[in-house]
This record gives sequence, structure tokens and C-alpha cells, in this order.
Amino acid sequence: MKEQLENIKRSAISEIETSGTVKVLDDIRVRYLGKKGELTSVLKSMKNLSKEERPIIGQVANEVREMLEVSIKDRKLSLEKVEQNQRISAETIDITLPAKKVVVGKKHPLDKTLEELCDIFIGMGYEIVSGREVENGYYNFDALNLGKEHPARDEQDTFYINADTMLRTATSPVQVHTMENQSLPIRMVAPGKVYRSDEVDATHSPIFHQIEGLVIDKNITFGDLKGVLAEFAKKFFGDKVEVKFRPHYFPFTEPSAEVDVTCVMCGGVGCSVCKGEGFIEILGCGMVHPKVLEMSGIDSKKYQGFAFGMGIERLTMLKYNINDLRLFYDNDVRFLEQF
Ligand code: 2NL
Repeated sequence: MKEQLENIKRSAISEIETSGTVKVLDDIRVRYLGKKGELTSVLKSMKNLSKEERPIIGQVANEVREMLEVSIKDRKLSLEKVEQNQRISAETIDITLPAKKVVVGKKHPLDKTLEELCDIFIGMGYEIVSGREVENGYYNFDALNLGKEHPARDEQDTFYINADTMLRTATSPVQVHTMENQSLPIRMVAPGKVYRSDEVDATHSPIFHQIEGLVIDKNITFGDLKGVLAEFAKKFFGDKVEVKFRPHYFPFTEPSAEVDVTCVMCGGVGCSVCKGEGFIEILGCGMVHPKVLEMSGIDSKKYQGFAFGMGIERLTMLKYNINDLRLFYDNDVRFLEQF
């Protein structure tokens, strides 16, 4: 039996010393020292020994067990260190590798224009106001002197939610709410999304963007309107542009005008963009109709005002020579990166 113990010791030690991983080492421990292990079963069979032999063999067996336990513990420590080092070197980050490129987007050209427009009007003391996109017939049409028979109210032209609820077709309702609720004077611009029941093509979209302005105070004249809008046109298109006010008709302003600037492409000589005219229309404007003021509770004898409206897509297309409205909504980065 002593010989058996010596054999166990020898083979166990050699296995322990050549074990390559903590896992393998643990299997070895179970195989020799576990409940059903080789050494354990030798110890169990000691009951068959004689009284004289038992303490001698018992001592040897205990020595072997202690020795195996110690060498397993030592081996385990060194294997753990090896495994830890392997893990650390496997997880090492090469800080000299080039970093992943961060893809930074660019501002959408419509947002760029919007911000620029707001900056220009803030610089002239205007307040930026936003409002609801779903309106009723009064705010979207009646309050702007667009009567029940006005063609803009046609079911074909506007998105109705029900007979008296619709998506706004301009941002003017924001001004109407402001006239009703805010004290005078008013100096505001209302930018935002507007809706028309249009088929998509190079110049039409059912959703587009507008900015409208409104000034109401005592002694406001058409001269104030001309000064503000000429200043705006020069700030937006550059000092060189010439501005032309051309009589026009809008139901909500009287008198009304459209504003043209010298063609941004040819500088006024005449080209395909301005169709040989030398001028391009950029906005509509006028003195707020007294009926519109009165409907919102403003005394038109004491107060006057001017208003204007322009399309953000249109201004952006003119400024950057973009020839198709759909490019704004395709979200193709090759287009968006150019501005
Ligand atoms: C255009 C013309 C315009 C207005 C909008 C307005 C609003 C109120 C009262 C009076 Cl509350 N007028 N807005 C006035 C003149 C022209 O827009 O061609 N827009 C794209």
C-alpha cells in the first residue's frame, strides 16, 4: 500500500507540474483528492489494514495528501498569474492606432437659411414666434380676409382634418393669434412648416417652409416696409443686390407688393434663372388691411402695420442655385454636404 501511495504521489506531482491551465489543475485535484479520488479511495481502504500498519500507512497517506495540496496551491498561483498576463496582453489596446473617424453631419441648407433669416430679423429687433400647425378656418382664412368663396379654401388645395380643421397653409395664423393676445406694438417673425395639397415636382411639395413677418405700431408707413425689406434683401443676398417693389394683390394687405432682387446668377443682365428679366421675385408684402386689423381687435385708425411672407425653400434655391425642391427632402448626404 505504501508503494501504491508513492505511485500516486509521483504521477500526481508530475501531472500537477505539467498542467497548463487552472481548469486542468482543478480536474487533477478532483481526480486525486476529490470524494471519489484516487488518494481518497486508498485512505478509505485503510480500514482493511492491521492495527500495526494503520498508523504508519496513515502517516504516509497524510503526508502525500498535504504535499499534493501544497503543490496544487503553488501551481495554481503561478498558473493564475500566467493566465492573468495572457488576458492582459490579449486585451492590450494599441493607443497608436488611428482613431475611428467621427462622421460629423452638416446643417441642412433649409435650417441654415432659417437661422440666417432669424438672425437678420432678431438684429432688427424682431421676436421669433411659433404656433400650431393645425388650425381652424377662422385663423387660417377668415381672419386674413379670405372669405368663404376664396379659391385657397378649395378642398383640392388644403389638407382638411374635418370641415373646419386643417393644416395651416401659411404661418399667418401665428400672427393673427399674436394680434389677438399680445399688447402693441408688435414686431415679430413666424417661421415654420406649412401645407398645401400639391403634387411633388421640382417646384412643389405638400410640406414646405415659410417665414412671415408682422409689424404693428403707430405711424407705420409703406416707407418703413420698404426700408426693412430692402435691408433684409441686402443682408441675405449681399450688398450688391438692387431691390424692386412691384405692385401686386393680396386679400390681407392693401396696398400690396412683390419684391424682386437683381438676379443672383447674372447680376441683372438676364439669364435662364431669371428668364431674361434680370430680376427675381423673393417675397410678397403689404400694409396690413384695416379689416384684418379690426377683426383681431386692433383699432386701424390708431395703428397701422406691414406684413410680409416668403418661402424658405425658394430663398435657399435662389441663394445656392438649387434647381429642384425635392433635393431638400431626399436626405442624400452628397447634396447636403455641399452647403
Ligand atoms: C407670399 C406673400 C404675405 C402676409 C403674407 C400677413 C399676415 C397677416 C396680416 C397680413 Cl396676420 N399679412 N401676411 C402679407 C403679405 C404677403 O405672403 O408670397 N408669401 C410666400
